[in-house]
Amino acid sequence: MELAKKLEGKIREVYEQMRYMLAVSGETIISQVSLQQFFSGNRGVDLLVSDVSYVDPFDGLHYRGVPLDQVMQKLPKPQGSAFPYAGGLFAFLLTGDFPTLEEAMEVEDLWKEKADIPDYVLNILRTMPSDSHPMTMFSQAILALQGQSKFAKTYSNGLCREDHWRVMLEDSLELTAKTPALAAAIYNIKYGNGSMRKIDKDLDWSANFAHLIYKEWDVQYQDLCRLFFCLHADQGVGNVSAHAACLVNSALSDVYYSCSAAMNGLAGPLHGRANQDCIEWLLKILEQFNGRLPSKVELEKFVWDTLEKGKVIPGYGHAVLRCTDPRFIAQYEFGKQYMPDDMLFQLVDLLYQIVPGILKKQGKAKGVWPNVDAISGTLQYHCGLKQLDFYTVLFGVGRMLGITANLVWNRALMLPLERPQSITFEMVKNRLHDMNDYSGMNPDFHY
Ligand code: HAX
Repeated sequence: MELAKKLEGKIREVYEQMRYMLAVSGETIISQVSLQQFFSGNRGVDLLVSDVSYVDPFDGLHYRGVPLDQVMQKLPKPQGSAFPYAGGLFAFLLTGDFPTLEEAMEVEDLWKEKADIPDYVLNILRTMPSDSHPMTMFSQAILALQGQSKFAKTYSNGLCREDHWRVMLEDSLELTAKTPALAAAIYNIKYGNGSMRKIDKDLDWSANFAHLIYKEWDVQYQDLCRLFFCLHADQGVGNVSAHAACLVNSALSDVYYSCSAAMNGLAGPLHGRANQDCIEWLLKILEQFNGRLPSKVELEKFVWDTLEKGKVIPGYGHAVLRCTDPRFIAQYEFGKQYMPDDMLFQLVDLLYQIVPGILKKQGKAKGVWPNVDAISGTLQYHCGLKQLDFYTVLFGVGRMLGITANLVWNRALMLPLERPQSITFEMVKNRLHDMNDYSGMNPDFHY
């Protein structure tokens, strides 16, 4: 496999660099944590390493050091499409080099060979209760594939540590190959008649999702899939889904265990499920105004009412970003081009004009700008996917590309078991005391 050969050289370089840095500067303090950060989910503390992607608060998301919009421009694309092959993105996330068309097609072709889902997995999905959330089904289906892990088998047979990444790469290709088909199986079982068709070998990975849910005729939707999956691929490894995967994988659990854990985190309303919450909120607004677009004044009142009920504005704010999410912008441009007259899209546009100002005025949220989830559901809805609880699965399909790329690198660098130390409240108090910081001490408070 050309991809593995290329990766091998890159890995050697980074690994040697890491070993050298450790040998020379191993004791240098490069990150610290304040009491505030300690009790705020370690927000803003540099604790993890990944070259696959990086979120800059003001400059947005970068894949392999390149701003997202440039990545989307430079990756190879299917003929007639303005949106890239996911296979090319996967090669880029792994190697950091923009792939040629041939290199992108190597991944796409490998994926085609491995796309079939075993019948027993389909049967598990079919026997799940009909009210199961699609994310539960997705996580379950990934876990059900675990028996296929080459890493788990070869590890038991004494695979040497230096070769862990190679088998992790094979497992990653195997799982990502099946991901659109897994999502489509869930879609067809939950909302359709449960039938499954084979992938279309003439279509790329992303467009095959459209084909598998019987929307192969919808060229615009194929493009939306290409855009959507690429935009959702990665976002550093501090976010809940990627971090969950890396943590689980650090115990040398394989790709299937790790990615299933990731999807459980993605299912949370403060993370991937925000796209479902957001579209539900948008539809509620239109319902409240009897199906018409509210005026700015009416909408401002609705937003304030939401906040006063103690709820968050879904799709706004971010743990890191302090600017409009470039993933929002890319989807907004898609909407402007293909669905400018769609009332939901116009509502998204109107909210974009007023919500940041309201959140600033309220003064709580540190990030006030729209994130990826503020618009993603609107585009899906316009293209006919009206099963709102499915949207987080689509997020998960894309996210699998970045997560698995990170897992391959984590094994390549032989990163150890992740095991931060936890301390007691008493110890926290004692540390403040030792540092002569008595200002936070309440003499009336006893543990
Ligand atoms: N609406 C109202 N209040 C908000 C808010 C929003 N959109 N965003 C943040 N706040 C509030 C927080 O609830 C918090 O309030 P409390 O102090 O009362 O707890 C306060 O502002 C400070 O929060 P923060 O430091 O700015 O934000 P966090 O890093 O803690 O959280 C979140 C980041 C994305 C979870 C948050 O902005 C949020 O809940 N947004 C709405 C949900 C959402 O869109 N999530 C998807 C994020 C993108 C993503 O990762 N998708 O997977």
